[in-house]
Amino acid sequence: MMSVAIVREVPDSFSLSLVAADPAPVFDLPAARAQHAVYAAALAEQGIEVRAVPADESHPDCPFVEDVAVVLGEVALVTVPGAPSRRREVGPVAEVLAELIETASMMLPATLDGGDVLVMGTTVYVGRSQRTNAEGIRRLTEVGGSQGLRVVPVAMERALHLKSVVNRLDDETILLTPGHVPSADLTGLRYVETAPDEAAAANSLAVGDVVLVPAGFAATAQRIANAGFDPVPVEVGEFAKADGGLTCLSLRL
Ligand code: CIR
Repeated sequence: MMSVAIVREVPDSFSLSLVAADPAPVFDLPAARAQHAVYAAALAEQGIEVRAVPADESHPDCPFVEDVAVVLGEVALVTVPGAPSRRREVGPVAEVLAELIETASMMLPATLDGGDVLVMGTTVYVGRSQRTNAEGIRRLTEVGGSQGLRVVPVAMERALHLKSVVNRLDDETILLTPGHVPSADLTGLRYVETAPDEAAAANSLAVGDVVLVPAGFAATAQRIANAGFDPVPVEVGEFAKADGGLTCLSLRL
């Protein structure tokens, strides 16, 4: 099967998305839509079939589609997102998933955001964040175990999601912003660290033959290149305002 990525269009309500910053930033909706289109084109450029789910005006965070499901081997685990305002984002995405792959579900009190789940070969790291609880990790462990995957919980602090600060470059190598995850929880992996003052570059996305890196982080892109990868800058500033980035904007199968 050709690789597929599910994306979700940007609603008019996007400026009402959840943001940590106070006061909330001012959003530029046309710019967000233009960035989203370039992002989808960058995926397509890597030979990926991009399926777009229509926006849902009642869910401003719906473009961050990565949070609503986790692909574990031959199964997609549809999540209960940690933020109550995001829980009803899952339905339309689960419908598209069901056309492509077997799906499994989770139920409250379990909560889990896909942004907390980092798959590295047969090991699945999961952040114990504000969004992902012990019951969610238990369900992830159950479904991951059925696929021969080992689930490793990771402590984390001062970050929304695990993948806000750690991402996969290849199955042995991570891109990491230091100071958020105890290194003992990630032993055995090779590290590339983001450059000083470029913490947000950690949300990069290895896809096809390249690593999509948020635009504006040249020093980190150089470090990625020095480690033998091919960084490609993609502008996602409007999504960074809402604490999201390159991985959050697609669900990859
Ligand atoms: C949220 O707070 O849920 C959204 N504004 C951002 C979600 C980003 N998703 C991700 O990191 N996987």
